[in-house]
Amino acid sequence: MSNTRFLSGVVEGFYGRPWTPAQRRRLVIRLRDLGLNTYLYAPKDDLRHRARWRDLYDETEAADLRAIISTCADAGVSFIYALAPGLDVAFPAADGHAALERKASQLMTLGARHFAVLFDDIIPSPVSGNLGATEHDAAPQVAFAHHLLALQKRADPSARLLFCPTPYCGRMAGDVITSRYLRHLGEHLDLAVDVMWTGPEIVSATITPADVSPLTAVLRRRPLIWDNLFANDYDLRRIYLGPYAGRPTSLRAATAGVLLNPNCEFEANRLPIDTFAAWVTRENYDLDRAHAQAREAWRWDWRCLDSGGAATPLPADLFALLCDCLYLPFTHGPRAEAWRQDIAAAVQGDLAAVSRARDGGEQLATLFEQLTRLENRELLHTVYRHVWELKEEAGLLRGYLDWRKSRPEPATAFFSAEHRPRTYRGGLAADLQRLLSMRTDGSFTPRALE
Ligand code: GDL
Repeated sequence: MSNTRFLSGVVEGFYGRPWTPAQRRRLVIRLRDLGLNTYLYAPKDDLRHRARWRDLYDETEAADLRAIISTCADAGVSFIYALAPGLDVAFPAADGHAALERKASQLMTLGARHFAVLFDDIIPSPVSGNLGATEHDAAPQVAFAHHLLALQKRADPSARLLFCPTPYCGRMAGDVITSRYLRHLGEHLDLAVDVMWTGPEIVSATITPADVSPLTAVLRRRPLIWDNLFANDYDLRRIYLGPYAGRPTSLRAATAGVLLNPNCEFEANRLPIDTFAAWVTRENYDLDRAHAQAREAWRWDWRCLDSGGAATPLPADLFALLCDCLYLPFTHGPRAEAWRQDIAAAVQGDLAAVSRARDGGEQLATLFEQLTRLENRELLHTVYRHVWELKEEAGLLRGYLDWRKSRPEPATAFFSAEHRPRTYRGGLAADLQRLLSMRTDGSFTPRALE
């Protein structure tokens, strides 16, 4: 793999249940079909990737890895194996380097050539967000990476090494120009090594060439973007079926590549990956068009069974509503946003908005009902609880609007028979969330006592 090749593909880099061998195989075939070139293996909860990085894989695990490495080779997709030794404070010691040799050697025997070393999420984030990491943190990491690079080059001079720094986004680094940690990487890390970066934030709403340009100067190389736009491991109440957005195509030339770290739920990643591939490969990327095209292709997998057993795809408008409701971290899709605004206006007393708000709620109820008849149960269960939650809220709002329409006595309160205290919006996490309210600017304030 040449070092100038723009890397594009997927990093399986989230917390939570790793994908299965069969899912990884499907992923690699899809990457090939879409013209993407990289699969980075970095599941945080593969014990032997991070928590017990020194351990070798057992026979079954090794066989699975060998198989996916060979699938990648056949598909022309680069397989990159990532090690995350940073939780082990002794990784820089001689026995840490010896463990690295054993581990790399096992992976190389299984066919791996390209590697990554990840030092993300090893220091708890202070309230300021700036990790304050220095050259003292960077130096042992660089030495570890160089040791691995030397082992790799011995086996294959064209092998590529990626490096994820401890401050891996703008917020964690503070001012990148004056970051002693990043300066150390720029000055000492072999220029053949790609340095990963998630943008201004861990989950960045936008990433532009202007964002990465000071970093490029400090690192003396263009960063490789680890893109968490669609990652949902940090809040499993979310799932993202929206289009790749917030990154101008000019970012391609400003970086060494982009790897998507997507939804934990494998099945949810079709639209993220398809639209990302359009972004990578097309001159003019239009996210709405790319999303519509990807939806239309995927809709045929969403067949609903009628009572006679015949299967028909979910109607396009309902499918679009589903994808717009479960869209992106920072925005709702157009249909969902229009509906939300109608509801907001309706609960404020705008009568004209009431019927539109009700129509939207009814469409959602129809969507839910049709989804329960999906032939592909895996797809159903991928979205089930998310659509359930929306349907509950829609039902509650409809009840409230009907009650308002009935012109209740001023002193009466609205109750919903199906939304009972503690079974609805209940649980310890929900109780704790209510203690501090978050304002739209991100500040927190104690909630007024009832
Ligand atoms: C992170 C982790 C990643 C996780 C993501 C989203 C990087 C480099 N590391 O900080 O494993 O999936 O956030 O929660 O992004």
